[in-house]
Amino acid sequence: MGAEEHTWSPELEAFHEEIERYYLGPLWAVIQGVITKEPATDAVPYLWKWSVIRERVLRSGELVTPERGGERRVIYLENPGLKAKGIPMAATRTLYAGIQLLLPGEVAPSHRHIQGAIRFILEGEKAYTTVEGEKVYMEKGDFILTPPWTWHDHGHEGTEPMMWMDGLDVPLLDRLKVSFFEPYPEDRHPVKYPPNYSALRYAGGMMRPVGARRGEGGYPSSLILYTWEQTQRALDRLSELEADPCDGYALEYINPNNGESADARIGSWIQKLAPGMHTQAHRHVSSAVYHVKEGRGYTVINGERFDWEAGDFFVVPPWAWHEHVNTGETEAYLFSINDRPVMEKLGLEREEAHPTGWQDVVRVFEPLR
Ligand code: GTQ
Repeated sequence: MGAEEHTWSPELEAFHEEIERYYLGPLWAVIQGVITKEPATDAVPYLWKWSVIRERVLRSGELVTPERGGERRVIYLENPGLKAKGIPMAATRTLYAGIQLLLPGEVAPSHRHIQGAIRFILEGEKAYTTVEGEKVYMEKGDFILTPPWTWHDHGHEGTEPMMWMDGLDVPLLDRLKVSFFEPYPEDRHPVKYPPNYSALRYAGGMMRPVGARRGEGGYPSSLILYTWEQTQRALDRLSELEADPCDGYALEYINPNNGESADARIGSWIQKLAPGMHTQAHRHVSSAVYHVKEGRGYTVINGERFDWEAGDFFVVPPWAWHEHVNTGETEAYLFSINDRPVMEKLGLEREEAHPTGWQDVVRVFEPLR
């Protein structure tokens, strides 16, 4: 787009070069490539097999430790389209997703950063995250929050490798160049509360303990641990009702202080798809990174079929048509992070229903194995 579509006269070409020497730019040559008719996505739809990731993550456990400097032992998802553009640590242009490994006895030292972080627990038990003095034990399917600028470290009291998904708004903040980071002077930040404090306080789901600690404007969330048990119960009740046509039985993790997304910039969802369910296709400006918690099926993204099974990760880029299908005999559960809170706060979110409901499948994605 842009200049390639035009044939400039040699005289005009020379003029472009002449003004560029003064750090001035010719708008007419550039505008179509930047103020595009609709989102011009360079993040591509993509899918990573869990078997590929898991093997590499475990291997990284033999090669590196989560010490100061590197801080965390994580293998992250690199969107091929963004990698080609030299955009670091990006699953989409706003979202980072990684798989973190902690081995028994290890500590990932305490630090804080302005990037918000969420965790979704994949495998293992008896490891914990401490967030501002609250020690949170991690179990499969739990959702854990590390709000921006909160001290956090990870430790492991169990006997098996512990793995979880990290979701952070790293690429967005890198684009804005607004990062702050600080290591805590010691490996561990002092624990101030009983284990799983906030999950116990908010166990009622729709009730807040009297005198709950609340940040300014309700932010950050005073709930840190959202257990799978509560999540499962909420999904089961919800699925007694009618499903959302595009998203199935879908819940967003929220900040109980203000009812907004659990992290102010990272949206986090859990979706349940009943066997045979085939959602309606739609597209929106916000992008998402999905993790298949359980089940088997496929997602059609811009006409390409991405088959998935438990553990896999896939990306839905901005403004990409997508629909989900559960082909298994059991429920499918999809966890995802998205940048919808940012798009909504900036007034940029838009959504469109697919004109015929379902897309024609024109390609089948072949994942690397
Ligand atoms: O656990 O604090 O995947 O700081 C990337 C950066 C995890 C963490 C990541 C981080 C962390």
